[in-house]
Amino acid sequence: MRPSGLRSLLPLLAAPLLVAVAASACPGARPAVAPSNRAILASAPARKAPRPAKKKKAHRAVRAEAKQRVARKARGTKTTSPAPVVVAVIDGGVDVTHPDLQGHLWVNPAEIPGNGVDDDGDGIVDDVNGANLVAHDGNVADESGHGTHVSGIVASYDPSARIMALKAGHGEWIDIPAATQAVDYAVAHGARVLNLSWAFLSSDPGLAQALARAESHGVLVVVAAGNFGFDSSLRPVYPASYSAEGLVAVAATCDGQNLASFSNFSKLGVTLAAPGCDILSSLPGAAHGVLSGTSMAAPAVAGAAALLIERRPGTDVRELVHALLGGSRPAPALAPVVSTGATLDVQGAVQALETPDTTAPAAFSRLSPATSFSTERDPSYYYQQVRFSWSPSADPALAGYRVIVDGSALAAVDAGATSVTAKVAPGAHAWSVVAYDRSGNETTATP
Ligand SMILES: [Ca+2]
Ligand SMILES: [Ca+2]
Ligand SMILES: [Ca+2]
Repeated sequence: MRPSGLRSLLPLLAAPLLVAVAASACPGARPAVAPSNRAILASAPARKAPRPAKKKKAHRAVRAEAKQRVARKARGTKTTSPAPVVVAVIDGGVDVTHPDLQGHLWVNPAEIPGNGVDDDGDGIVDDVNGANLVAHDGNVADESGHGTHVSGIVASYDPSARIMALKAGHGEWIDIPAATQAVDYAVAHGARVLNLSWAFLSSDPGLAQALARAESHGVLVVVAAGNFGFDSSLRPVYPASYSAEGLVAVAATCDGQNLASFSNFSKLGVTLAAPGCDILSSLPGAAHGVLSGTSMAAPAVAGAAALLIERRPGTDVRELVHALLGGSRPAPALAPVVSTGATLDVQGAVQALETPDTTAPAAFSRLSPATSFSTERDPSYYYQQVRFSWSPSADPALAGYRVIVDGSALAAVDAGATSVTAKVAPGAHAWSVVAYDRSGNETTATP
Protein backbone atom coordinates (compact mmCIF):
# COMPACT_ATOMS: atom_id res chain seq x y z
CA MET A 1 0.00 0.00 0.00
CA ARG A 2 1.36 3.43 -0.87
CA PRO A 3 1.54 5.79 2.11
CA SER A 4 -0.32 8.47 0.14
CA GLY A 5 -3.17 6.00 -0.35
CA LEU A 6 -3.28 5.42 3.36
CA ARG A 7 -3.36 9.14 4.10
CA SER A 8 -6.17 9.74 1.66
CA LEU A 9 -8.16 7.12 3.48
CA LEU A 10 -7.78 8.66 6.90
CA PRO A 11 -10.51 11.29 6.60
CA LEU A 12 -12.92 8.53 5.63
CA LEU A 13 -11.97 6.46 8.62
CA ALA A 14 -12.11 9.38 10.99
CA ALA A 15 -15.48 10.58 9.81
CA PRO A 16 -18.63 8.73 10.80
CA LEU A 17 -18.86 5.48 8.90
CA LEU A 18 -21.41 7.09 6.64
CA VAL A 19 -18.91 9.07 4.57
CA ALA A 20 -17.50 6.32 2.39
CA VAL A 21 -20.83 4.80 1.59
CA ALA A 22 -22.84 8.00 1.32
CA ALA A 23 -20.64 8.95 -1.61
CA SER A 24 -21.31 5.65 -3.27
CA ALA A 25 -25.04 5.94 -2.70
CA CYS A 26 -25.45 9.37 -4.29
CA PRO A 27 -26.07 9.18 -8.02
CA GLY A 28 -23.31 11.02 -9.80
CA ALA A 29 -21.07 11.23 -6.78
CA ARG A 30 -17.48 10.12 -7.15
CA PRO A 31 -17.09 6.74 -5.46
CA ALA A 32 -14.64 6.44 -2.63
CA VAL A 33 -11.73 4.30 -3.78
CA ALA A 34 -10.28 1.88 -1.29
CA PRO A 35 -6.57 1.12 -1.12
CA SER A 36 -5.74 -2.09 -2.94
CA ASN A 37 -6.11 -4.39 0.05
CA ARG A 38 -9.34 -2.95 1.37
CA ALA A 39 -12.94 -3.02 0.27
CA ILE A 40 -15.88 -0.80 1.03
CA LEU A 41 -18.92 -2.30 2.65
CA ALA A 42 -21.72 -2.03 0.12
CA SER A 43 -24.42 -0.31 2.10
CA ALA A 44 -25.71 3.22 2.29
CA PRO A 45 -26.28 4.82 5.67
CA ALA A 46 -29.42 4.22 7.62
CA ARG A 47 -31.96 6.85 6.61
CA LYS A 48 -33.14 7.21 10.16
CA ALA A 49 -30.82 5.29 12.43
CA PRO A 50 -31.06 3.47 14.61
CA ARG A 51 -34.83 3.33 14.94
CA PRO A 52 -37.37 4.13 12.24
CA ALA A 53 -40.46 6.22 13.02
CA LYS A 54 -43.29 4.26 14.60
CA LYS A 55 -45.55 4.23 11.58
CA LYS A 56 -42.69 3.28 9.29
CA LYS A 57 -41.57 0.67 11.76
CA ALA A 58 -44.99 -0.93 11.75
CA HIS A 59 -44.96 -0.96 7.97
CA ARG A 60 -41.50 -2.48 7.83
CA ALA A 61 -42.39 -5.01 10.47
CA VAL A 62 -45.33 -6.10 8.34
CA ARG A 63 -43.01 -6.36 5.38
CA ALA A 64 -40.47 -8.36 7.38
CA GLU A 65 -43.23 -10.63 8.56
CA ALA A 66 -44.45 -11.07 4.99
CA LYS A 67 -40.91 -12.00 4.02
CA GLN A 68 -40.81 -14.61 6.77
CA ARG A 69 -44.18 -15.90 5.56
CA VAL A 70 -42.67 -16.37 2.12
CA ALA A 71 -39.80 -18.24 3.72
CA ARG A 72 -42.17 -20.41 5.77
CA LYS A 73 -44.32 -21.11 2.73
CA ALA A 74 -41.30 -21.97 0.65
CA ARG A 75 -40.28 -24.37 3.39
CA GLY A 76 -43.84 -25.60 3.84
CA THR A 77 -43.87 -28.89 1.99
CA LYS A 78 -40.54 -30.04 3.32
CA THR A 79 -40.81 -33.62 4.49
CA THR A 80 -37.40 -34.17 6.07
CA SER A 81 -35.58 -32.02 8.59
CA PRO A 82 -32.02 -31.84 7.27
CA ALA A 83 -29.08 -30.28 9.05
CA PRO A 84 -29.25 -26.48 9.02
CA VAL A 85 -27.37 -24.80 6.21
CA VAL A 86 -24.42 -22.71 7.31
CA VAL A 87 -24.18 -19.26 5.72
CA ALA A 88 -20.87 -17.50 6.35
CA VAL A 89 -21.22 -13.71 6.63
CA ILE A 90 -17.76 -12.34 5.83
CA ASP A 91 -18.12 -8.77 7.01
CA GLY A 92 -17.05 -6.23 9.61
CA GLY A 93 -18.35 -8.44 12.45
CA VAL A 94 -21.68 -9.55 13.86
CA ASP A 95 -23.33 -8.73 17.19
CA VAL A 96 -23.79 -12.35 18.28
CA THR A 97 -25.72 -11.17 21.36
CA HIS A 98 -28.52 -9.64 19.28
CA PRO A 99 -31.89 -11.13 20.28
CA ASP A 100 -32.88 -11.53 16.60
CA LEU A 101 -29.91 -13.79 15.96
CA GLN A 102 -30.31 -16.14 18.92
CA GLY A 103 -30.83 -19.65 17.60
CA HIS A 104 -29.69 -18.56 14.13
CA LEU A 105 -25.95 -18.60 14.74
CA TRP A 106 -23.52 -21.30 13.78
CA VAL A 107 -21.87 -22.94 16.77
CA ASN A 108 -18.43 -24.47 16.28
CA PRO A 109 -19.09 -28.00 17.56
CA ALA A 110 -15.48 -28.75 18.44
CA GLU A 111 -14.64 -25.54 20.30
CA ILE A 112 -15.30 -25.16 24.03
CA PRO A 113 -16.22 -21.51 24.64
CA GLY A 114 -14.26 -19.28 26.95
CA ASN A 115 -11.59 -21.73 28.11
CA GLY A 116 -8.73 -19.90 26.42
CA VAL A 117 -7.86 -23.05 24.46
CA ASP A 118 -7.99 -23.71 20.72
CA ASP A 119 -9.92 -26.95 21.21
CA ASP A 120 -10.46 -27.74 17.54
CA GLY A 121 -6.88 -26.90 16.58
CA ASP A 122 -7.77 -24.51 13.77
CA GLY A 123 -5.36 -21.90 15.09
CA ILE A 124 -8.01 -19.67 16.65
CA VAL A 125 -8.82 -19.73 20.36
CA ASP A 126 -12.50 -19.81 21.34
CA ASP A 127 -13.95 -19.32 17.86
CA VAL A 128 -17.48 -20.20 18.88
CA ASN A 129 -19.87 -18.47 16.45
CA GLY A 130 -17.19 -17.66 13.93
CA ALA A 131 -13.84 -15.96 13.99
CA ASN A 132 -12.04 -12.66 13.77
CA LEU A 133 -9.53 -13.08 10.94
CA VAL A 134 -7.94 -9.67 11.59
CA ALA A 135 -7.02 -10.31 15.22
CA HIS A 136 -7.12 -14.11 14.92
CA ASP A 137 -9.37 -14.60 17.88
CA GLY A 138 -13.00 -15.33 18.61
CA ASN A 139 -14.12 -11.73 19.09
CA VAL A 140 -16.43 -10.90 16.19
CA ALA A 141 -17.86 -7.65 17.65
CA ASP A 142 -19.46 -5.40 15.04
CA GLU A 143 -18.44 -1.73 15.21
CA SER A 144 -20.40 -0.47 12.20
CA GLY A 145 -23.61 -2.53 12.39
CA HIS A 146 -23.23 -3.62 8.79
CA GLY A 147 -22.58 -7.32 9.39
CA THR A 148 -25.30 -7.55 12.04
CA HIS A 149 -27.77 -6.02 9.57
CA VAL A 150 -26.69 -8.41 6.81
CA SER A 151 -27.02 -11.38 9.19
CA GLY A 152 -30.54 -10.36 10.18
CA ILE A 153 -31.51 -10.35 6.50
CA VAL A 154 -30.14 -13.88 5.97
CA ALA A 155 -32.13 -15.05 9.00
CA SER A 156 -35.32 -13.36 7.75
CA TYR A 157 -35.12 -15.26 4.46
CA ASP A 158 -34.16 -18.55 6.08
CA PRO A 159 -34.82 -18.79 9.82
CA SER A 160 -33.27 -22.27 9.77
CA ALA A 161 -29.94 -21.05 8.41
CA ARG A 162 -27.00 -20.89 10.80
CA ILE A 163 -24.92 -17.76 10.42
CA MET A 164 -21.16 -18.11 10.74
CA ALA A 165 -19.87 -14.68 11.81
CA LEU A 166 -16.52 -13.96 10.15
CA LYS A 167 -15.00 -10.61 10.99
CA ALA A 168 -12.61 -9.42 8.30
CA GLY A 169 -12.43 -5.70 8.95
CA HIS A 170 -13.29 -2.74 11.15
CA GLY A 171 -16.00 -0.17 10.69
CA GLU A 172 -16.66 0.40 7.04
CA TRP A 173 -13.59 -1.38 5.70
CA ILE A 174 -12.87 -4.95 4.85
CA ASP A 175 -9.29 -6.17 4.96
CA ILE A 176 -8.82 -8.33 1.85
CA PRO A 177 -6.15 -10.69 3.28
CA ALA A 178 -8.39 -11.28 6.33
CA ALA A 179 -11.40 -11.83 4.06
CA THR A 180 -9.35 -14.32 2.05
CA GLN A 181 -8.59 -16.28 5.23
CA ALA A 182 -12.26 -16.05 6.16
CA VAL A 183 -13.23 -17.74 2.89
CA ASP A 184 -10.95 -20.69 3.69
CA TYR A 185 -12.16 -20.77 7.30
CA ALA A 186 -15.78 -20.92 6.12
CA VAL A 187 -15.08 -23.76 3.70
CA ALA A 188 -13.06 -25.71 6.29
CA HIS A 189 -15.89 -25.38 8.84
CA GLY A 190 -18.69 -26.51 6.54
CA ALA A 191 -20.36 -23.36 5.21
CA ARG A 192 -22.44 -24.01 2.08
CA VAL A 193 -23.03 -20.35 1.24
CA LEU A 194 -20.77 -17.29 1.60
CA ASN A 195 -22.11 -13.74 1.71
CA LEU A 196 -19.70 -10.98 0.67
CA SER A 197 -21.45 -7.60 0.97
CA TRP A 198 -18.49 -5.43 -0.05
CA ALA A 199 -16.70 -4.20 -3.14
CA PHE A 200 -13.32 -2.95 -4.29
CA LEU A 201 -11.84 -1.80 -7.57
CA SER A 202 -8.63 -3.74 -8.15
CA SER A 203 -8.48 -7.50 -8.46
CA ASP A 204 -6.81 -9.50 -5.70
CA PRO A 205 -5.33 -12.81 -6.90
CA GLY A 206 -5.28 -14.31 -3.39
CA LEU A 207 -8.98 -13.68 -2.86
CA ALA A 208 -9.80 -14.94 -6.36
CA GLN A 209 -7.95 -18.17 -5.63
CA ALA A 210 -9.71 -18.61 -2.28
CA LEU A 211 -13.09 -18.14 -3.97
CA ALA A 212 -12.10 -20.71 -6.60
CA ARG A 213 -11.21 -23.13 -3.77
CA ALA A 214 -14.62 -22.48 -2.23
CA GLU A 215 -16.31 -23.22 -5.52
CA SER A 216 -14.35 -26.46 -5.91
CA HIS A 217 -15.78 -27.50 -2.53
CA GLY A 218 -19.33 -26.89 -3.75
CA VAL A 219 -19.80 -23.62 -1.87
CA LEU A 220 -22.02 -20.91 -3.35
CA VAL A 221 -20.56 -17.39 -3.22
CA VAL A 222 -23.06 -14.53 -3.14
CA VAL A 223 -21.61 -11.04 -3.56
CA ALA A 224 -22.90 -7.47 -3.65
CA ALA A 225 -22.62 -5.76 -7.05
CA GLY A 226 -21.33 -2.59 -5.35
CA ASN A 227 -22.75 0.87 -4.71
CA PHE A 228 -20.66 2.90 -7.14
CA GLY A 229 -23.63 3.19 -9.52
CA PHE A 230 -21.72 2.42 -12.74
CA ASP A 231 -21.55 -0.34 -15.35
CA SER A 232 -19.12 -2.96 -14.05
CA SER A 233 -18.55 -4.22 -17.62
CA LEU A 234 -16.63 -0.99 -18.27
CA ARG A 235 -14.77 -0.96 -14.98
CA PRO A 236 -14.69 -4.19 -12.99
CA VAL A 237 -15.72 -4.26 -9.36
CA TYR A 238 -14.45 -7.14 -7.21
CA PRO A 239 -15.37 -9.70 -6.08
CA ALA A 240 -18.55 -9.21 -8.18
CA SER A 241 -16.64 -9.23 -11.47
CA TYR A 242 -14.91 -12.56 -10.86
CA SER A 243 -16.56 -14.95 -13.22
CA ALA A 244 -17.34 -18.40 -11.85
CA GLU A 245 -20.26 -20.76 -12.10
CA GLY A 246 -20.72 -20.68 -8.33
CA LEU A 247 -20.57 -16.90 -7.93
CA VAL A 248 -23.76 -14.85 -7.98
CA ALA A 249 -23.45 -11.05 -8.09
CA VAL A 250 -26.47 -9.15 -6.81
CA ALA A 251 -27.69 -5.68 -7.80
CA ALA A 252 -30.32 -3.78 -5.79
CA THR A 253 -33.82 -2.62 -6.61
CA CYS A 254 -36.01 -0.33 -4.53
CA ASP A 255 -39.30 -1.42 -6.09
CA GLY A 256 -38.66 -4.87 -7.52
CA GLN A 257 -38.77 -3.43 -11.05
CA ASN A 258 -35.96 -0.90 -11.48
CA LEU A 259 -32.31 -0.76 -10.59
CA ALA A 260 -31.60 1.37 -7.50
CA SER A 261 -29.69 4.55 -8.45
CA PHE A 262 -26.65 3.57 -6.35
CA SER A 263 -26.43 0.00 -7.62
CA ASN A 264 -23.69 -1.22 -9.92
CA PHE A 265 -24.89 -3.20 -12.90
CA SER A 266 -23.59 -5.23 -15.84
CA LYS A 267 -25.39 -7.36 -18.38
CA LEU A 268 -22.17 -9.32 -18.58
CA GLY A 269 -21.24 -9.76 -14.95
CA VAL A 270 -24.07 -8.95 -12.51
CA THR A 271 -26.42 -11.90 -12.17
CA LEU A 272 -29.74 -10.73 -10.76
CA ALA A 273 -31.30 -8.05 -8.57
CA ALA A 274 -32.87 -8.28 -5.10
CA PRO A 275 -34.51 -5.80 -2.70
CA GLY A 276 -31.91 -3.36 -1.36
CA CYS A 277 -33.67 -0.16 -0.24
CA ASP A 278 -34.83 0.74 3.25
CA ILE A 279 -34.41 -2.79 4.50
CA LEU A 280 -35.26 -3.21 8.18
CA SER A 281 -32.96 -5.54 10.03
CA SER A 282 -30.89 -5.99 13.19
CA LEU A 283 -28.32 -3.50 14.48
CA PRO A 284 -25.93 -3.95 17.42
CA GLY A 285 -27.24 -3.41 20.93
CA ALA A 286 -30.60 -5.15 20.39
CA ALA A 287 -31.52 -2.33 17.99
CA HIS A 288 -33.13 -2.27 14.56
CA GLY A 289 -32.82 0.07 11.65
CA VAL A 290 -33.11 0.49 7.92
CA LEU A 291 -30.15 0.36 5.57
CA SER A 292 -29.94 0.52 1.78
CA GLY A 293 -27.36 -0.96 -0.54
CA THR A 294 -26.40 -3.94 -2.61
CA SER A 295 -25.09 -5.14 0.78
CA MET A 296 -28.72 -5.70 1.71
CA ALA A 297 -29.60 -7.36 -1.62
CA ALA A 298 -26.88 -10.04 -1.47
CA PRO A 299 -28.00 -11.62 1.84
CA ALA A 300 -31.55 -11.96 0.45
CA VAL A 301 -30.09 -14.23 -2.23
CA ALA A 302 -27.81 -15.98 0.28
CA GLY A 303 -30.80 -16.70 2.54
CA ALA A 304 -32.87 -17.95 -0.40
CA ALA A 305 -29.98 -20.22 -1.42
CA ALA A 306 -29.87 -21.69 2.09
CA LEU A 307 -33.61 -22.44 1.83
CA LEU A 308 -33.05 -24.27 -1.44
CA ILE A 309 -30.20 -26.37 0.00
CA GLU A 310 -32.40 -27.32 2.95
CA ARG A 311 -35.08 -28.53 0.59
CA ARG A 312 -32.55 -30.59 -1.32
CA PRO A 313 -29.34 -31.07 0.66
CA GLY A 314 -27.70 -33.02 -2.15
CA THR A 315 -28.09 -30.17 -4.61
CA ASP A 316 -24.83 -29.03 -6.17
CA VAL A 317 -23.78 -25.45 -6.85
CA ARG A 318 -24.72 -25.65 -10.51
CA GLU A 319 -28.28 -26.78 -9.72
CA LEU A 320 -28.52 -24.17 -7.00
CA VAL A 321 -27.52 -21.32 -9.30
CA HIS A 322 -29.76 -22.73 -12.02
CA ALA A 323 -32.73 -22.59 -9.61
CA LEU A 324 -31.99 -19.14 -8.17
CA LEU A 325 -31.64 -17.68 -11.66
CA GLY A 326 -34.27 -19.77 -13.41
CA GLY A 327 -36.89 -18.86 -10.80
CA SER A 328 -36.08 -15.15 -10.83
CA ARG A 329 -38.81 -12.71 -11.89
CA PRO A 330 -38.12 -10.74 -15.09
CA ALA A 331 -38.67 -6.98 -15.21
CA PRO A 332 -38.26 -4.93 -18.41
CA ALA A 333 -36.03 -2.29 -16.81
CA LEU A 334 -33.69 -5.00 -15.50
CA ALA A 335 -33.27 -6.68 -18.92
CA PRO A 336 -30.28 -4.57 -20.03
CA VAL A 337 -28.57 -4.29 -16.64
CA VAL A 338 -28.32 -7.79 -15.12
CA SER A 339 -27.61 -11.02 -16.96
CA THR A 340 -30.94 -12.64 -16.01
CA GLY A 341 -32.88 -9.40 -16.50
CA ALA A 342 -34.71 -10.42 -13.35
CA THR A 343 -35.05 -10.08 -9.60
CA LEU A 344 -34.97 -12.67 -6.81
CA ASP A 345 -38.19 -14.66 -6.39
CA VAL A 346 -37.97 -17.15 -3.53
CA GLN A 347 -41.02 -19.18 -4.49
CA GLY A 348 -39.96 -19.11 -8.14
CA ALA A 349 -36.57 -20.46 -7.13
CA VAL A 350 -38.14 -23.27 -5.11
CA GLN A 351 -40.29 -24.13 -8.13
CA ALA A 352 -37.27 -24.01 -10.44
CA LEU A 353 -35.43 -26.37 -8.10
CA GLU A 354 -38.30 -28.88 -8.43
CA THR A 355 -38.81 -28.45 -12.17
CA PRO A 356 -35.71 -26.92 -13.72
CA ASP A 357 -35.72 -25.48 -17.22
CA THR A 358 -33.30 -27.77 -19.04
CA THR A 359 -34.17 -26.65 -22.57
CA ALA A 360 -31.51 -24.55 -24.23
CA PRO A 361 -32.51 -21.68 -26.56
CA ALA A 362 -33.29 -22.58 -30.20
CA ALA A 363 -30.56 -22.83 -32.81
CA PHE A 364 -29.64 -19.55 -34.51
CA SER A 365 -26.92 -18.12 -36.74
CA ARG A 366 -24.19 -15.53 -36.85
CA LEU A 367 -24.74 -12.94 -39.58
CA SER A 368 -21.72 -10.67 -39.57
CA PRO A 369 -18.78 -10.34 -39.49
CA ALA A 370 -17.43 -13.71 -40.68
CA THR A 371 -16.39 -16.21 -38.00
CA SER A 372 -12.79 -15.15 -38.47
CA PHE A 373 -12.29 -11.45 -39.07
CA SER A 374 -9.55 -8.90 -38.69
CA THR A 375 -9.48 -5.34 -37.51
CA GLU A 376 -7.12 -2.49 -38.20
CA ARG A 377 -5.94 0.19 -35.88
CA ASP A 378 -8.42 3.03 -35.88
CA PRO A 379 -6.44 6.15 -36.88
CA SER A 380 -7.89 8.31 -34.14
CA TYR A 381 -8.68 5.65 -31.61
CA TYR A 382 -6.70 2.45 -31.11
CA TYR A 383 -9.76 0.19 -31.02
CA GLN A 384 -12.06 -0.37 -33.96
CA GLN A 385 -15.81 -0.44 -33.46
CA VAL A 386 -17.22 -3.72 -34.79
CA ARG A 387 -20.90 -4.42 -35.23
CA PHE A 388 -21.73 -8.06 -34.48
CA SER A 389 -25.10 -9.35 -35.66
CA TRP A 390 -27.07 -12.61 -35.61
CA SER A 391 -30.48 -14.06 -36.35
CA PRO A 392 -32.83 -14.27 -33.33
CA SER A 393 -32.90 -17.38 -31.15
CA ALA A 394 -36.02 -18.34 -29.18
CA ASP A 395 -36.78 -19.61 -25.68
CA PRO A 396 -39.70 -18.91 -23.30
CA ALA A 397 -37.12 -17.63 -20.80
CA LEU A 398 -34.57 -16.12 -23.19
CA ALA A 399 -32.50 -13.66 -21.15
CA GLY A 400 -29.91 -12.38 -23.62
CA TYR A 401 -26.93 -12.90 -25.87
CA ARG A 402 -23.23 -12.86 -25.08
CA VAL A 403 -20.67 -12.05 -27.78
CA ILE A 404 -17.44 -14.01 -27.36
CA VAL A 405 -14.30 -12.71 -29.09
CA ASP A 406 -11.11 -14.80 -28.97
CA GLY A 407 -12.56 -16.90 -26.17
CA SER A 408 -13.59 -14.05 -23.85
CA ALA A 409 -17.03 -12.52 -23.34
CA LEU A 410 -16.84 -9.03 -24.84
CA ALA A 411 -20.41 -7.78 -24.58
CA ALA A 412 -23.88 -8.87 -23.61
CA VAL A 413 -27.28 -7.58 -24.69
CA ASP A 414 -30.87 -8.30 -23.75
CA ALA A 415 -33.11 -10.86 -25.44
CA GLY A 416 -34.68 -8.35 -27.82
CA ALA A 417 -31.39 -7.41 -29.51
CA THR A 418 -29.82 -9.10 -32.53
CA SER A 419 -26.69 -6.97 -32.75
CA VAL A 420 -24.17 -5.15 -30.64
CA THR A 421 -21.33 -2.76 -31.45
CA ALA A 422 -18.19 -3.24 -29.40
CA LYS A 423 -14.58 -2.06 -29.55
CA VAL A 424 -12.01 -4.61 -30.69
CA ALA A 425 -8.21 -4.31 -30.67
CA PRO A 426 -6.37 -4.45 -34.04
CA GLY A 427 -5.54 -7.94 -35.28
CA ALA A 428 -7.04 -11.26 -36.38
CA HIS A 429 -10.00 -12.52 -34.37
CA ALA A 430 -12.57 -15.28 -34.12
CA TRP A 431 -15.99 -14.66 -32.64
CA SER A 432 -19.15 -16.43 -31.62
CA VAL A 433 -22.42 -15.49 -29.98
CA VAL A 434 -24.26 -17.41 -27.28
CA ALA A 435 -27.99 -17.21 -26.57
CA TYR A 436 -28.83 -17.96 -22.94
CA ASP A 437 -31.98 -18.33 -20.89
CA ARG A 438 -32.58 -17.18 -17.31
CA SER A 439 -31.51 -20.55 -15.89
CA GLY A 440 -28.22 -20.31 -17.74
CA ASN A 441 -28.84 -22.84 -20.52
CA GLU A 442 -26.82 -21.79 -23.55
CA THR A 443 -26.83 -22.27 -27.29
CA THR A 444 -23.90 -21.14 -29.44
CA ALA A 445 -24.78 -19.74 -32.85
CA THR A 446 -23.84 -21.76 -35.89
CA PRO A 447 -21.84 -19.95 -38.60
CA1 LIG B 1 -10.39 -23.04 17.38
CA1 LIG C 1 -11.92 -23.06 23.39
CA1 LIG D 1 -35.02 -22.64 -21.64
